[in-house]
Parts: sequence; C-alpha cells; structure tokens
Amino acid sequence: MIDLRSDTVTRPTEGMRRVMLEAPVGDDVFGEDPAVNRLEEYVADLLGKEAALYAPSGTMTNQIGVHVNTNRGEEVLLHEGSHIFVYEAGAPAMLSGVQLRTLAGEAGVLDSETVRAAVRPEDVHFPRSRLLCLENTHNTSGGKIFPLEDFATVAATATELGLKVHLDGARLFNAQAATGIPAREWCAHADTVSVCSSKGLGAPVGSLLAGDEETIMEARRARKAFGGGMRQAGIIAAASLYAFENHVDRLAEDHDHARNLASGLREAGYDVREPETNLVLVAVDDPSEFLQALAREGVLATPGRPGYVRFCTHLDACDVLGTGEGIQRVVAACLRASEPISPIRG
Ligand code: TLP
Repeated sequence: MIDLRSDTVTRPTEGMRRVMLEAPVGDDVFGEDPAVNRLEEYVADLLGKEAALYAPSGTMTNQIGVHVNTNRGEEVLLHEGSHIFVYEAGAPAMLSGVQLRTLAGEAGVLDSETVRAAVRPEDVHFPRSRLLCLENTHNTSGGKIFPLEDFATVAATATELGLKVHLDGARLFNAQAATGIPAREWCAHADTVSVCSSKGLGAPVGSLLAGDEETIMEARRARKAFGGGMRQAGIIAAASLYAFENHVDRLAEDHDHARNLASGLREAGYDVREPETNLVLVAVDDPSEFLQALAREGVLATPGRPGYVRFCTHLDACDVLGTGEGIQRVVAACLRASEPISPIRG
C-alpha cells in the first residue's frame, strides 16, 4: 500500500525512537519535564518568540491560540478554507464561545482590503472583531505558501485595526524549505503561532503554540482546561525535538516528489494544481468513488477541496516516491481507478 493520505501517517524513525527511549522525564503539569522544557525553549527560539507551549495536537494549539486572543461573543476573521474553520469540529464556538467570519481569498491569502472591510464598527449591535487567523502553508489550497510580503501587509493592517493575529503554521516549515525564508520571518508578524511536529517533520504526536511570555502563561491554563496537560510527556516531546532538529531541511525532498507526481499525473491527462510544497490536488469527477477505487489499486489519498482528491508526500513515502518507478505506480493506479477529467475550475 502506498499511503499518501497525509504527512500525519509518518511513523517514528529509528533515531527518533532512540531519543524517546532515552528521554529524561518528569511531571510536565508541574513544569518538571526536562525534555518538554527543552523542546519549548528550542521552538520558542526557532520561531523568534519569548515562549512556547507543548500540546497534543495542532487542533489544540490552534484552539488555545483562539482562546487566549479572544473573549466570548467576539468575532474571528479567517479564510473560508482554513483548517480552523473547516476541520476543527466547531471548536471555536464550543471552547471559546466566539463567532467565525469567513473571508474569500485566492490560494488561502487574505488581503488588507478584505480584512478592513470585514472589521465591524463599534456599535452595540455588532460582535467585536478581535482576531485574524492566517494559515501557512494553506491546506485546502493545496499547500500554497502565503507570500511573506503579503503576510506582513495584512498582519500590519489587522494590528492597526486592533486585531490580534494567529498563524496556523502546521506546515510552516514546508514554506521555509520551499522558499529558503526562515519560519521566524512569518512569525514576526503574528502574536501567536501554532506549529506541528507530527506532520511532515515526522514526530508521532505534538504541536506547539508560541508567543510572548504572558500569553503563553495564559495558554498553559487553557491547555489544562482543554484537557491537554500531560504528565511524563518528555517521552513524546523528545521525538518532537528530534523532528525539529533533523527533519526540517529534508522537507524539500517531499516537495520534489510532489512536483514529480504532479507532472506524472498531468502527463497522464489529469487536471493537477501545480504544488508549491507537499500537497497535490487532482480534479476528479467523483472523489469518493475515485478514492475507493484507488485504494483497491493499492494507493491511499484523501478528499481535498470539493471536486478534488489530495495526495500528500512525506517521509514514509520517500523511498517509494524517490524513484520514477514509484511515481509511475501511483499514476497507473489512478488511471485504473478513473479516467482523467480536464474541467476548468476556479
Ligand atoms: N490537517 C490534517 C487533517 O485534519 C485535514 C491533514 O491531513 O492535513 N492546521 C492545519 C493547516 C492542518 O493541516 C492540520 C492537520 C491541523 C492544523 C491540525 O493538526 P492535528 O491533526 O495535529 O490536530
């Protein structure tokens, strides 16, 4: 089986398992786990922030980010295809009592005019606009990179309008690997940043929220309330640290594989979005039927945005996709699953 459903399917490498075995641990709710403390310091420094907090998932670090930047009844502005809106089970309403206002933007990018027009005037009738959430890379747009200059501009507008800025950087290091721009450059324009070690970086579990000291202290309280206070978490934090230390630069390989897969599929007649990072969106007539047929041919993928399926390249698929033959196996499986279609889509 070639599993291209997500970079979350990666399993810990030998080296990672070794550091997990040897990790010094303590009770992290008491702040006494040396491996967690080391990871939090490392990631805060990496992202150019004062502090960071380790949590079980990217959903939790996003939700803590929403929570610490808002009050109940306030409004959060975000892209209509953002993970926080589409894939987090309605958690902003459930956990923070906030309302989401979705905005349109090409390839996950929101511009200043759109944000400016969406911010509510001060009036008893309206919710207070409080937070802008941005996502880089942008999942439902097929791993698109939010250009740094555009990011800085819209974040400055949000700040000027009195909003906080949260960055969902689940795949921020893919943007770094693809552009050569350090991740911290984007982080400089956000109040809080969520990054995941369990996506392309290959750790089994774990995400971090970074920000200033005061915000992260508040985030620690929210993590406890959300049930994310873990005890001897060093055993998994060690894997996350290993991932940040060893697996960032290799993301470029996944991007090469995504490009090769896209061109193989395009040559076979499919309508494929050119990938900038590790996600490949392919237009198909009936995604769910296609995915079932594809699984019978030994390849797994997921539904992408409506009308598309998503292939995700990653560490565990590296060996198979690193050869022309592996790419051809995936293309052949697609052709057996369904004829290509070439619609014009927005
Ligand atoms: N995304 C998963 C699914 O939930 C769709 C995937 O396979 O891509 N932000 C972004 C941009 C993400 O893509 C994800 C995971 C998360 C946050 C949430 O991370 P986890 O799964 O750790 O809660």
